[in-house]
Amino acid sequence: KTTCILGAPIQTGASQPGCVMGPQSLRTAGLPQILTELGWQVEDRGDLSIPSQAPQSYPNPAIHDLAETCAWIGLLSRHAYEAARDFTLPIFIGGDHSMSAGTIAGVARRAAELGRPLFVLWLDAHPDLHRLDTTTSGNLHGTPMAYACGLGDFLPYPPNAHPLDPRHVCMMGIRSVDRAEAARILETGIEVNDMRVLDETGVLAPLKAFLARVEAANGLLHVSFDVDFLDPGIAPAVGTTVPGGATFREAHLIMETLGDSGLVRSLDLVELNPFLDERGRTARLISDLTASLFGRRVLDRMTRSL
Ligand code: DIR
Ligand code: MN
Ligand code: MN
Ligand code: MN
Repeated sequence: KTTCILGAPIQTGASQPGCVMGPQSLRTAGLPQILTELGWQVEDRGDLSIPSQAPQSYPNPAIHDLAETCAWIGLLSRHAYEAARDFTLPIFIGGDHSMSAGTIAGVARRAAELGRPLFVLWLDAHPDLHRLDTTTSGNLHGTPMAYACGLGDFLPYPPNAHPLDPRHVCMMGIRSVDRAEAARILETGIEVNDMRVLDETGVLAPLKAFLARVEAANGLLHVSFDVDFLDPGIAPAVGTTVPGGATFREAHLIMETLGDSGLVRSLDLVELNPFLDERGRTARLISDLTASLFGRRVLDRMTRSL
């Protein structure tokens, strides 16, 4: 059981600064040590960085920091591919969610090499299905899922050689959808378990059905965890809080169930903005949720508190 921590301090895809501190905040919360105690061999690969970029303009004038974000996506795609090749379950720590355009492209390349289908569990308040021509905020963290699924023309993003099958995506926690994104959801039939679904069925029914599909297809599962999936009451350290998110117990149940499944092969932890945190509270929660995915169970917790 091997994992690596790859820091991606990118914040150009978000509207406000702070995500650049995400990787260090999770290290400070003790994430590497927690995983080591759970019996994982952990390699911290440090933080990636990009050189300064010449500005790039685009017909949609709302878009900002396009060149930087594209450089990050290309860099992450290469590093995520290598991490997926070299480790059982690499962790990509953001950084804003635009980075997932790169991490998913990288793990998709690895899946293609293995001849196995890639599936993605998307835990987020938002579907992030904007194209470059539909984003009105201009924040490119609203685009990675459209890019990953090959929906629309994404030049000047790097070409996506292994687009994800939208039928292999399961979204949970969705509660803020822009008009253009809603159209994309209807066109593609992407599985969206919004908060109403989770209220009506609980988190386990849709999650277990999805995991059964991954297993039946002999698939590899990537989990993309946006901090705003969680309710702002327990996770304030994110720039785009939306009321009515997942509870502490729902989130741990999801992560423990994912851990039990043994199907998860890579993880994004994105949008943590430590500048907005309350004494490391959100960083500790994200680190504990990651521990649940990596096998920590109630008895381990008791041992820790003795
Ligand atoms: C919004 C917010 N849909 C946008 N997206 C966020 O700016 O496109 N995604 N925050 O996580
Ligand atoms: Mn997101
Ligand atoms: Mn979000
Ligand atoms: Mn299929």
